[in-house]
Amino acid sequence: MSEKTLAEAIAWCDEATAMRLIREQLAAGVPAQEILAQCNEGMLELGNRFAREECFLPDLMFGGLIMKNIMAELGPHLTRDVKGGAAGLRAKAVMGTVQHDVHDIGKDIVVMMLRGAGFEVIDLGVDVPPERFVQAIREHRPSVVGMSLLLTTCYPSVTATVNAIREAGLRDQVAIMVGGAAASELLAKNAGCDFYGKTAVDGLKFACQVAGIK
Ligand code: B12
Repeated sequence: MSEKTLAEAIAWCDEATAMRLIREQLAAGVPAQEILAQCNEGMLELGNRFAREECFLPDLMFGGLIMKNIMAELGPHLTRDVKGGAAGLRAKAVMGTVQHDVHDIGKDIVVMMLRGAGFEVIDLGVDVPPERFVQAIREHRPSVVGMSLLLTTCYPSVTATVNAIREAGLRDQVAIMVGGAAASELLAKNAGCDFYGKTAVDGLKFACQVAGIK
C-alpha cells in the first residue's frame, strides 16, 4: 500500500506519520503556508468522516490535539514567513471565536500570524459573547476585529456581535472581519461585516490594509 499523504494522516489521526511528513517537508524547503493548507485539507476530511459517522467525537478531539501539536512546530515557520513590513508597528487587533462556538485552532492561527506581522493582538478566546467584543474595542481601540466561527448554528452570534458593536456607537471606528470553516461572503454581507477571509493569510492581508501596513 502506498504511503499516506499528510492530509490523509491527519484525517485518520495518525500523529506520528503526520509529524514525520511535516518535518520532511520543512527540511525539503516546502513553504509553511503550503504545509498548513495540507493540514487544513486533512482536518476538513476528518470533519467529513465525522459527518458520515465513520468516526466520532473523541476522534475530532484527538484531531484537534494533533493539530495543536502541529501548530507548535509549524507556527514559528509561519510567522517567520510573514514577518517583515509590519514588524515594529503596534497596530491593534481583537480576535475571538463567537459565542457558543469553542473551536479555536483556526482562530489561534490568525492570532499567531497577526502577532508575527507585528500586531498587538487581544485574544478573547472562545465562546465570546458580543458584549466582550464591545468591551475590548472600548478598552483597546483596535483597528480591526476578527470573529472566527466553525458552526453554522452560530451565524446569529456573528450578527449579534456586529449589532452590539453598532449599538455601542463603535461601528465606524473598527473594521470587522469574519472567517472560519462556517463563514462565507454571504454571511459577512448579511451580518454587516467588512470582510470575509477564507484563510488566515487573507485575514492578515485585510488587517494590514486596514492598519495602513504595506
Ligand atoms: C477539530 C474539530 C473539533 C474539536 C475542536 C478542537 C479545538 N480546540 O478547536 C472539538 C472536538 C472540540 C469539536 C467540537 C464540536 N464540533 Co467540531 N470540528 C472539528 C474539525 C474536524 C476541524 C476544525 C479545525 O480545527 N480545522 C482546522 C483549522 C485550521 O481550520 P479553520 O478553523 O477553518 O481555520 C482556517 C480558516 O478558516 C481561517 N480562519 C479561521 N478563523 C478565522 C477568522 C478570521 C477573521 C479569518 C480572516 C480567517 C479565519 O484560518 C485558518 C487557517 O487558514 C471540523 C471540520 C471542519 N470542516 O472544519 C469539525 C466541525 C467544525 N465540528 C462540527 C461539529 C458538529 C462539532 C460539535 C457540535 C460536535 C458535537 N456533537 O458535540 C462540537 C461543537 C462544540 C462547540 N460548541 O463549539 C461540524 C460543524 C457542522 C456545522 N455545519 O456547523 C464540523 C464541520 C464537522 C462536520 N463536518 O460535521 N470539533
